[in-house]
Amino acid sequence: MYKSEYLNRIYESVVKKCPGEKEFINAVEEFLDSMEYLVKVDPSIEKNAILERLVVPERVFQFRVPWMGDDGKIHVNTGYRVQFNSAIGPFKGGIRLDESVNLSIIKFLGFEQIFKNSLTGLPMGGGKGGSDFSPIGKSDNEVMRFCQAFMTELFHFIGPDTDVPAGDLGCGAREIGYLYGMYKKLTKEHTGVLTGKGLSFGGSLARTEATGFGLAYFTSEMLKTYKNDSFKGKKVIVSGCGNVAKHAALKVHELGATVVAMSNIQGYFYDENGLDVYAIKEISDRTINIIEEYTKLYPNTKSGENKHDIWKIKCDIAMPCATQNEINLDDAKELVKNGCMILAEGANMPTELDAIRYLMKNGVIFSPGKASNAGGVAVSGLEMTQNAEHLSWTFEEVDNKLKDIMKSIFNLCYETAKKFNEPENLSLGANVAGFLKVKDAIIREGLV
Ligand code: 2IT
Repeated sequence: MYKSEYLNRIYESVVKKCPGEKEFINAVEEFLDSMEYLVKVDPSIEKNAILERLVVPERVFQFRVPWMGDDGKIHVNTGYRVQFNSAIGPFKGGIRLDESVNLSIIKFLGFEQIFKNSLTGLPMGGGKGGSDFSPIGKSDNEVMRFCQAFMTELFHFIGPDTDVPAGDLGCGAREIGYLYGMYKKLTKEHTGVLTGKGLSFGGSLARTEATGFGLAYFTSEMLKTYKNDSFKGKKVIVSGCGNVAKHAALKVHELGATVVAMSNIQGYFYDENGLDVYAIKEISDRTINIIEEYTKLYPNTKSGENKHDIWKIKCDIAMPCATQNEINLDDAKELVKNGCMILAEGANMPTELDAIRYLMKNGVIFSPGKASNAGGVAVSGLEMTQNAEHLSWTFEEVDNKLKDIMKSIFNLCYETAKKFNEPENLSLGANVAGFLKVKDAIIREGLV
């Protein structure tokens, strides 16, 4: 499958050792694609068994999370923390709380996080955690009891200089608050052990907005560099309605674009003349019945239940910000047919591999989540710095640093891709640039 015998060996070993872990295997496959040239010209990679060491997590924890429902019934979920790679800094990555969570998904996310965190330029290794618990439909008290039970296990493995979790899908400010409270009680320490905290107990301004805003800043750089253009007058689809999507929608609107369609777990909704992104933010902050509430406000809004249909709507820029595998090959064909010119991922791996290949072959410039959604973890890194110096920076200070970081991630990916004579191949740029720093650290730190 690969030209390199070494890459084939790595891929086969992962398939053999991780049967059924399709998301993780996909993430490795996509990454190895970008290593073809590098392993040929740099023998130190194979000599030091760098890829062998990269595809195996340093540590994996799996634990039972028993908690009691409001009705007095006992529930049992499974908790995970995958400490994937700490070559360049303490493990860092979110906690996903969703029914779909399994070891494969946490490993895929942790693997991606290694390169994403490296691209930010901040000293953070890659990790991820989560549970097959979904806060949707649970009471506040149930969510609290789950988070407390989860932390009574997790606290053994984390620390402000060891492993610093944060939020992800299903794990927002409320959950981080409960997790942090229990960590503090168990350790008697007020430290920056989690990011995405509330502003009253060590959180950073602009962390909530960071992933969505960062995605918009990154895409602005794409527009400027490749098209000598900007968001002004562009039609944009932003899938999702969560933290990433709503802030991406707000920022691209502020930059002059029209958001024509969005979606949530119930389906998608659209208005060719533009959605009211402020109303969407207000509604999605308080309820999950977004489509129902929004169409009450704007009765002319169209909607549908099949989420794949959102990609049939005409747009200049597509920003998938919901979850993994939301764009398949058929969706990619629709986007190309309708003249979409840029696809920038806000979620982690929302585009399937054959869809990515099709888009790139057909002139759509593609940016992988590990580059374009790195703004979230970047501001998490800035939250760690603020906690370490016991200070809080202003919104503007953090936002300006975020802008600089997204610009430098774009430039790093672009310049790296250019060296391979593939200036539009940001996947290649992101994988190679993210990898090189980690590789250097692994070699220098010796066989550990
Ligand atoms: O996917 C991601 O980068 C995140 N969920 C954020 C991780 C973090 O540590 O802020």
